[in-house]
Amino acid sequence: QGEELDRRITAAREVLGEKLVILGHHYQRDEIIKYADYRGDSFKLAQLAAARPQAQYIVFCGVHFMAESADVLSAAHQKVILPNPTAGCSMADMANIAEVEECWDVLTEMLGEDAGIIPVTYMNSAANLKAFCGRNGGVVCTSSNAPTVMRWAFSQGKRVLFFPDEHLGRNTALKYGITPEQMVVWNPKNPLLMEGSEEQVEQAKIILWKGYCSTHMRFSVEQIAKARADFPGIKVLVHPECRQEVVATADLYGSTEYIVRQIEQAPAGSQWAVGTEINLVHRLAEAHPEQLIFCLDPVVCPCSTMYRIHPAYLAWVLEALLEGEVINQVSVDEETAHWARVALERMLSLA
Ligand code: CIZ
Repeated sequence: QGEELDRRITAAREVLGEKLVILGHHYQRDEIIKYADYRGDSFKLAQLAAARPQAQYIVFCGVHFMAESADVLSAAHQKVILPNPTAGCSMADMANIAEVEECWDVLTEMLGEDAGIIPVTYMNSAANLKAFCGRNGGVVCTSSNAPTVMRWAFSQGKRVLFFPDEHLGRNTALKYGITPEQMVVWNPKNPLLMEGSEEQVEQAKIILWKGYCSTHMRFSVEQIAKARADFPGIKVLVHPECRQEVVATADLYGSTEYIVRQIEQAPAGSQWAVGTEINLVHRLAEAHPEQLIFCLDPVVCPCSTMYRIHPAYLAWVLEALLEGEVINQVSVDEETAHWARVALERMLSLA
């Protein structure tokens, strides 16, 4: 079955030629990433899509918010396709527009006219949340540029409302010099029980949304201790979506692009225990047999929604294009796209 799908995908790609670009996120499985014209993190891929205007069809092998960002940043004649429309992101789904608006209303009522709150959304969020930030003087960040974006946000206002990832928000705020006492957590499922008194909220520099990535939550300080005991001198490299104590215990932390760069630049004989999605770690280990590279979590930890992009879906959407049919298109309405672009372009201007 694998060979048959391989043959069908390859044949469809050949016919579609320059009209097609396939983007593969770092967390995709090998059977998909091998077809990607480009691989990278969500932001790099969205930018690459925009830089290929001759490609009429952008097939995004990733998750829903990524395809939305590609649609927002690409040209009007380009159509973005997500091979399996059920490939979402559980962290992105932990914040929706009604909840964010409720939080905004409670905070502005509590803090008054002079609240000075700048909303910052992680790239892993729906387009309407990016648009909310665009409309309200806020911005988008990625795991690569979160510190730069936070510095900008504090130059614009007194406080930051950061969603949907509590951990990226906390790790970045600590790096920026904000103390734990200056942070409060907003739980959208129980907004009246904000983890912090009204006085703490008034003094808070950052309000963190209670969202998380279930893959990165699997990494622990105990796993780091074990890796160090088994391989003295090993370097521990984790993603900033991990819990604060994991990031603090690791040797290095950063986005997927950062993780790839660290390993690509390391000398032969380097040893790494890596805290991020398993497909990326396996691929790095295979590409660098001169180094020892393994995943911190001994039990497999794939991103289950990324895994929903199966070669059968890829074959299906490509063959439909051959018939002139666009299926599983992801399209953001014009008003939302406009304001989401404002927030994304603010981020870009900080690069
Ligand atoms: O932005 C991305 O692509 C994700 C999900 C993480 C990262 O660090 O690249």
